[in-house]
Amino acid sequence: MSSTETSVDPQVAYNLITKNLQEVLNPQIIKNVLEVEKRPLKLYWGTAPTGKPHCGYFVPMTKLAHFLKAGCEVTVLVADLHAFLDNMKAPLEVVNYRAKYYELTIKSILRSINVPIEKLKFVLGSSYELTPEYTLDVFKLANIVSQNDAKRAGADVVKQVANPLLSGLIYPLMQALDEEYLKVDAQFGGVDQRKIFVLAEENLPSLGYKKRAHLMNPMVPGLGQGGKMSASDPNSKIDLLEEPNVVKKKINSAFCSPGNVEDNGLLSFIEFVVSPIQELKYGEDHFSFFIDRPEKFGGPITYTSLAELKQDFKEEKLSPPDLKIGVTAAINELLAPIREEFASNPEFQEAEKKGYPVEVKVKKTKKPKNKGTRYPGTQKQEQSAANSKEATVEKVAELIEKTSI
Ligand code: STL
Repeated sequence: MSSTETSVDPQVAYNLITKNLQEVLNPQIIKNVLEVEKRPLKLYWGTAPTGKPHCGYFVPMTKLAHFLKAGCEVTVLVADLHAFLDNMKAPLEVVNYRAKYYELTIKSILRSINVPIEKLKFVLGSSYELTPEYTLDVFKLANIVSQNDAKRAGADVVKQVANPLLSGLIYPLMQALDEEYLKVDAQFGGVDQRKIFVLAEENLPSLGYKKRAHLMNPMVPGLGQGGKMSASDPNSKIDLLEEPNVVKKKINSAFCSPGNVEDNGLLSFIEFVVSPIQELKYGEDHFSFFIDRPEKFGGPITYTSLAELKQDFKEEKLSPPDLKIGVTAAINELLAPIREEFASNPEFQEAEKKGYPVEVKVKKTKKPKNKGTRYPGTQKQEQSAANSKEATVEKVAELIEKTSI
């Protein structure tokens, strides 16, 4: 039976697939599938279930919406082993819950922006990455990729630490192999994945596998100065389950200097999140941004184009506090259905509770003697790693205790 997905015109599909992207590597691979083979494009987006997904996740979600609308067969890889391999950001004890939390969050975001998700496939990395075939392929790649190239490939993705672990070199090799094992034509990700994408293109053919196309989203700035989203600065990102008053507080503390439209995370949020979601919901060129501005500053205003909003901000006709009023309302509107789903879904709540157990105070372990077996200067780092490992074990132990009674 012919399905609707094959009926999308190849040119229309290609434009949707590449809409708003920063870069596409090997576009001819995509065109060939659509125009010559005349079948749906198969692609995947990978995410490692580390920290909690934040508002930045709306950005790849709008792309997943475009891919699905273009009739693509889309897979979301919840890369649990990658979350473990990236400096143990997700310890094995909690990674299953985090993977569940990511899946439920991603589905919830997509539902909240009216994206049909019946055709979206979720795959857990560990479901195939521990097979003998995959392992042998990792070893084969390890025999053709230099340490230097593997290190460089991961430089923008794997957390950079003073004493880098071997796991950081395995990470890019596995991401390259995922393309083959997920049987896709293309991989989608942020432009920060570029070096890994190139490593995959350069090395998969040596194993007898095809080279894939790569689709890259721009990096969207956070709320801090210089647009940084930093794990250590909780104000630089907004959790998807954040309470409305916390959203307000975080937006109010966002860097936003009068007349500066270049370094402005709030305007970027409108451009990269609010606007594409409105287009998805109401069609091309739809833009409407309401600001409940106090009467003394000109009263409520609705902008019907982003350019107009930016221009007013640039000319200081729109002030930072007023822009913040509009963005706070927009974010709270986007988050409301996700919060509601969380509140009504016990599985979602359990995944959050067990995936992200609350920090407990731990006693510091005694500093071990420097036996001189490693490089100087690594002691401190190892000690803090030991402490955080112990903290995790304690956290998990406490969790098990709590949940088993
Ligand atoms: C992160 C943050 C992020 C993307 C990723 C990880 C991607 C991980 C990944 C892992 C395996 C793949 C593809 C992608 O095959 O924004 O911590």
